[in-house]
Amino acid sequence: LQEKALAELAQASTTEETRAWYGEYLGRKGQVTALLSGLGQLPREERPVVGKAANQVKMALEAALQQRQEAIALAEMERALEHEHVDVTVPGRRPVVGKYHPTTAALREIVDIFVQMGFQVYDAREVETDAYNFELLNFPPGHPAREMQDTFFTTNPDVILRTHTSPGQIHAMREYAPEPIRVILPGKCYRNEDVTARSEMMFYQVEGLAIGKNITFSDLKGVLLNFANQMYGEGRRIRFRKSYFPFTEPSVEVDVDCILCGAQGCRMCKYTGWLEILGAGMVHPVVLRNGGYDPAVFSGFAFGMGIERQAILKRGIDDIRYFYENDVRFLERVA
Ligand code: FA5
Repeated sequence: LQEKALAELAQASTTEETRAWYGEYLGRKGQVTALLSGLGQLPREERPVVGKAANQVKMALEAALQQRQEAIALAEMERALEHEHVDVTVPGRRPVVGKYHPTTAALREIVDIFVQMGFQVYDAREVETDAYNFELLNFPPGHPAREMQDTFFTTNPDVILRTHTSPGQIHAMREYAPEPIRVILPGKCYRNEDVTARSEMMFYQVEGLAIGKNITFSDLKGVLLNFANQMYGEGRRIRFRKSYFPFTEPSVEVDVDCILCGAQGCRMCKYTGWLEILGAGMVHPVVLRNGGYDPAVFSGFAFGMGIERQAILKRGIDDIRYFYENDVRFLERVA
């Protein structure tokens, strides 16, 4: 029995196999255990001899098992080490570091520049009434200029997603009148537009508003030129173009030369070499009055700029649709 058991044990090469072997010989139903518990049935004089022999077998098998188990454990560990060894010469991996989204980065730069010029940040709401988004800004019902900004409506006929940050002008004026104002109002805007390389359905604007006595168009021009010089560098070409908004008179739009194509013309600048970044003008007397200021005493300027467009122009991004697709490859490349 001992020889047979030892020969079988020598064949076992895994922990599982040694367990099975233990059951066969030494376990509760094992052959050696059966031998020992059967002693009582032997004639009295044979019991000591057989008992001693059976105990020796048991001890020999137990010792052999322990040796075998240790050898197997060692072999298993060596095998594992071979597969899982640590190569200390492999260069470390750089952890991925978070960065600002290009919109956030541009927004921060813009805010810093205007704060230096004495503007404060004013938070206005994203969901507006028709009155604030249009009427108080001198767009009467049915006015054709409403179609310049395709609106997202809600089931409540009066509640809309704001199409621009200009309604914030009325909120700020009504809060501060008759004190002078110098604020910027950053935030999201929504328009039901065809999405293209230069236009999104959701985008950010920063509105600017200054109201006081004796504020002139030269002040507006000075502030915007100063902004453009700081944002894009002194050498960058910018131009003012006459325009129309119901809430400003006179109105202008400002373009920056398109760096994507080196002013040769591309789809971003609609092959003009210029990209429009903002609308601006002197606050219309009707709007001043709606905000609580007497247009005979007060004047002011306002502007509204697209933030993604600024990021596009500074970082050479060639499609606005990348901004909110959440593709980390874009974020890693441009941020
Ligand atoms: C306005 O929204 C006016 N409220 C701006 C204004 C404010 C004029 C105060 C006068 C006084 P406009 O629709 O042109 O104007 O948009 C202003 C800027 O927002 C654009 O120059 C552009 O940079 C950005 N913009 C407009 N629509 C989109 C769009 N769909 N996707 C991305 N940027 C846009």
